Amino acid sequence: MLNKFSSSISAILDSRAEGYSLPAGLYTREDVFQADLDVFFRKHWIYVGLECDVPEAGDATVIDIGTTSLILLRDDDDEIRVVHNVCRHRGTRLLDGGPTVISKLVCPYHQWTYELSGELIHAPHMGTDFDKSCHNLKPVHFRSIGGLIYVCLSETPPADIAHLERVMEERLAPYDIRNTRVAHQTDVIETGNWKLTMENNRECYHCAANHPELCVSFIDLDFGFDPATLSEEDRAEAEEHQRLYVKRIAAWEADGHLSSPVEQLAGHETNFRTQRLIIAGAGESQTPDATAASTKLLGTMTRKDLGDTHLWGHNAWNHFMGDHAVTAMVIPLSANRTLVRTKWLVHKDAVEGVDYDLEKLTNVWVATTDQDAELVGRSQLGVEDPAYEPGPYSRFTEGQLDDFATWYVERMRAHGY
Ligand code: 3BY
Ligand code: FES
Ligand code: FE
Repeated sequence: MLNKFSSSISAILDSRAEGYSLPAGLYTREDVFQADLDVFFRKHWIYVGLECDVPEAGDATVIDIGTTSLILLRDDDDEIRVVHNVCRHRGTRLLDGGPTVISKLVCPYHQWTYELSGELIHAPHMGTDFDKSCHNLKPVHFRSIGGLIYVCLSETPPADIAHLERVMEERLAPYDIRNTRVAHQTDVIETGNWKLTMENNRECYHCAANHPELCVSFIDLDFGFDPATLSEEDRAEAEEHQRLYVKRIAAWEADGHLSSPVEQLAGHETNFRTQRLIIAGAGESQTPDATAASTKLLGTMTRKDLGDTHLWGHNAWNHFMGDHAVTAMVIPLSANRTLVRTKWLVHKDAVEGVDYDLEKLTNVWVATTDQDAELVGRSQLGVEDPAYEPGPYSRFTEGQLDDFATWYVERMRAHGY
């Protein structure tokens, strides 16, 4: 529905120049925030969690997205379910935030009781003619892709999730993410718009100056560089990385380890990119010395030196390595507040202190996430300043941001803004 607000959002979208960051209003305005929630967090597939968030029957966890609250749970048949956290009597929230263990879902208000399948089994004082079967909890469209849970809150979810599913089921199979365990989790609230969070993650232009811990293992290849402006020493290093990349990818591919980039960006509803990245130094893992943090490798992995299967979507980034995985989901809380929930996954049988050291496992991404939160907060202050005007993206290092901004505008248009 077009109203006064959406027509002015449309004018801001019109003013976005290709190759430049977004106009201020798209990062700051309340009406844009509401539109973003509706378009990007209700009508598109979003990443919300993992099968291993609820490893056993009866495990449940609540995920809040705007005014929507979802329950991710594992039912008595060990099946994953996602239902709305809204009682079918008078709507009351069934569960509070966070993880819990339940045998039934019982509404605290008048004790309507639901099976873990969502079926209403008990509704006191509703009369013998009351048809319980019409009042089951509302299910939510979801897909488990290699153990990663994606939901879509719309009645008609984009069908092109099938491509992501095809590509990632195969690429994630060796890591067996369904049989991992969350060894650590952090919730960081960035004081910036969710699009600044995503833009920050799609470039490593800022890495050398801001991420000393990440730079030990992360190679900024994919994100490009301008050879003309590099020092002699930096150029030699960049060329060495390029050679290493070509060599390792060819060797991995020859051994059957899928590595080449696959992406679905502008022109598509579901936005994702994956590729196997090489790891610097010891080449094993994103840890302080680039060696594996866990001796128990994931899934059927027999080698620690298979780099980093990187996957991102419009509200997530993930790194799957031989010994562990790091996965982050992004949920907007307001125009200038964004939740970044990061999880560190290890083999489900890996024991802390025996197979891995928690500090070594989490060091790099705890530091990187805090550093990025600081940068996003500073960016938000800047875009709220009347002096802000959209600035040019580097064509060498920020091409992915331009793609993201273009996709953003395109999707807003497709939904009537
Ligand atoms: O890999 C990531 O998650 C992003 C992209 C480059 C650096 N970085 C923190
Ligand atoms: Fe849930 Fe009444 S609102 S039982
Ligand atoms: Fe960063």
